[in-house]
Amino acid sequence: MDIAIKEVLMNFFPEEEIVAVGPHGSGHINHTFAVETANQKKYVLQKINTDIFKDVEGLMENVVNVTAYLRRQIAQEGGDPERGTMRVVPTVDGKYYYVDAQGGCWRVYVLIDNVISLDQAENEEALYASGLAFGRFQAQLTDYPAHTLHETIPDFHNTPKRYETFEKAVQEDICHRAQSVSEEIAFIRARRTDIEILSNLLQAGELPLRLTHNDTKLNNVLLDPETYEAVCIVDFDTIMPGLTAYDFGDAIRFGANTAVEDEPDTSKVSLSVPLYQAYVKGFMEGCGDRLTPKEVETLPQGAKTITLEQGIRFLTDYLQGDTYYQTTREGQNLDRCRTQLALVADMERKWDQMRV
Ligand code: GN1
Ligand code: MG
Repeated sequence: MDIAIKEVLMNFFPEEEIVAVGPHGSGHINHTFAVETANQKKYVLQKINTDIFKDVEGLMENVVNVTAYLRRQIAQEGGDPERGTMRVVPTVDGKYYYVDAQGGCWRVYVLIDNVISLDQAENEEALYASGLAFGRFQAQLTDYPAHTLHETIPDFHNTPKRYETFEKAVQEDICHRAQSVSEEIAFIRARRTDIEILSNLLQAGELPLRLTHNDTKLNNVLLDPETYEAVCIVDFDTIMPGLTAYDFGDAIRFGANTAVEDEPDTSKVSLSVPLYQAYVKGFMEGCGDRLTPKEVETLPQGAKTITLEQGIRFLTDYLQGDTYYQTTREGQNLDRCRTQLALVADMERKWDQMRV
């Protein structure tokens, strides 16, 4: 085992014998490992990316407080709080994360066993279940004191701001890549309305700010491998006030795409209407009567805007030299961008079928 990881684990479980440590999940930001002890306990160990999450103290406070709140809600609803939400394991000093000698920040969760996490939808059941889970999540957090949350990444889903950063990256063009992606740049520039529309409605007071997850990818919902029912929502790093349409939309962007996020062949990319509808059904059921008519009406726009935003973010990173998202091959961020833009184009073709 890696010496550094061994030393980190000593600060969480000094008495446990660790028998296995291996990579876990498919996140693009933090480094994640699954850990197993000799007496068969399993944990998730994560090295938090502090270039991106600069306020780890605030982030962990959010995670601990929101999971504690959800545990109470789940127990009241008769569910199993130990499987229904994450549990942070403290360090021997009672802290929620450990800082190593190089300043690296590490945290541990209890691993939730016998579940699957899908990078691509296998069936409508998975989309329905994840929609239901995220709808309920929003309902469960309706009365959470949102003002006590730390903003872990300012302007995270501020699409106009993301667009400004993108334009700056195009102008600076530090890697001399802009010319080779002129088509993608033009595609984005032609969609200014989609970039601004939801922010404008928020500013005008026509859409409410809610407590949102902000990273509602299908693989952030752990599912029962047999029934495909949702067991637990994970990745609370970006829980912040936000728009319902974005949480809805990010789940569609990822889960209702017929291709994986970094598919190099964009002819495989499309919006699956049955998967879309399955998510809508679950999400609407999960939210109950909590959404305003305007929120319901703007859900499809949320899907389009966040897909475009994600395309903008991947292209910005490609233009800036691939420093934000982890990549395992050359051109991966560009492929990721292209899948997003292809999906936006397909949503435009299927717009009439997306009405909720
Ligand atoms: C990042 O690390 P991961 O996979 O949970 C990103 C999300 C993106 C997503 C794209 C903090 O999430 O915003 O939607 O990649 N997280 C952050 O797959 O930027
Ligand atoms: Mg995430």
